[in-house]
Amino acid sequence: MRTIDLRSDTVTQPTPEMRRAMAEAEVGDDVYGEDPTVNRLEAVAAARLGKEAAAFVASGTMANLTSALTHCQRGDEMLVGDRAHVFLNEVGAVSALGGIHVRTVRNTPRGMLDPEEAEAAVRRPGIHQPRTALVCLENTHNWCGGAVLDTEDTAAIAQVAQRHGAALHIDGARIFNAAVALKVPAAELARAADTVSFCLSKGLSCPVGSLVCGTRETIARVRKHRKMVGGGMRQAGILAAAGLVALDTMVDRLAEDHANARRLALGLARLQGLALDGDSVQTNIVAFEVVAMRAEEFMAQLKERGVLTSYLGGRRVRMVTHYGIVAVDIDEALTVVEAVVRQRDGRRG
Ligand code: TLP
Repeated sequence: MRTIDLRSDTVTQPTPEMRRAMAEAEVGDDVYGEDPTVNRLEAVAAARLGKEAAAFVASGTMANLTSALTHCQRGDEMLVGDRAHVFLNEVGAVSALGGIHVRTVRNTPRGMLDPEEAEAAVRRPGIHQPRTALVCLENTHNWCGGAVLDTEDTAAIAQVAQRHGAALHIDGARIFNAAVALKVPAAELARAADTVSFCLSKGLSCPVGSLVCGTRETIARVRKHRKMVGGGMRQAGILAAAGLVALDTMVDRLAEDHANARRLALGLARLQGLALDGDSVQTNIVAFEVVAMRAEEFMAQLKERGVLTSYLGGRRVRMVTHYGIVAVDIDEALTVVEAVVRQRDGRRG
């Protein structure tokens, strides 16, 4: 039985060109700043995001952590969406390791923060309050079904942060998906942010790595925090080489993942027993509710038939399209899903 793995775009395999570039990469000791391939990747990444500098880090989690450590002192507060990855899925690292107090603001279904609610949540100066040092956005928004924030959304939250002297960080793990969906340069989506991170190891299909981009001065501090959390890497050019290939060859093709996600969403929306708005899918993530049965049972039955999905809690299930998933896989997955929900209907009747 063939497996159609829709759990995440993190399951992607490096392309043949990446493997070649990795094998041939020119390397040096990056803790000394002497890895030419890492240096090149950091320069290319900074330029793509419209920032002065970038630091190559091991993961999206490390990118968010080192950014938060850079913007916040212990005891400072950071405002995040209540469905943000940094809040839900990063082991509470910012508070455990950084002593940062996290305050959540409701995420709208489209992954945005309401600027008025964010403004109200910012602490005013006073002896009883922590200082709000950082506001975080996520683009695309994972738990909100890959929803995209546009330049105006980001600018609205940046204004709130600026009015109160707080920094803005964008967890842009999938910011290139947002850029491709909106047909704008990623730099435009990052303009209002003090730091923006993105992942090479998701839709861009690299084996490892993320980048944090910002001003030269900010990135120097990110580098120091990266060392502090044990993330200084040596001949990391082997990994960075794949990143250079990804930025060159894998960004525009994200549109194929979006088209496949849309095909999937429209197919799922037609099935009884599942709830989603097929038209709301903007990028490569399809999140939906299973109403016909328990979500865990639905997922287990799909798995038995070779279709892997991931769980978002409650009735919600996620499917993610990526490099390696083609239109026929989508049709096959839809046939399997239909069989599972139909079988359930049959048993009921
Ligand atoms: N997301 C993963 C899982 O952790 C859930 C996934 O499969 O989607 N920010 C965002 C928005 C993310 O989606 C992720 C990973 C991260 C940060 C963390 O990246 P890594 O896994 O590289 O630490």
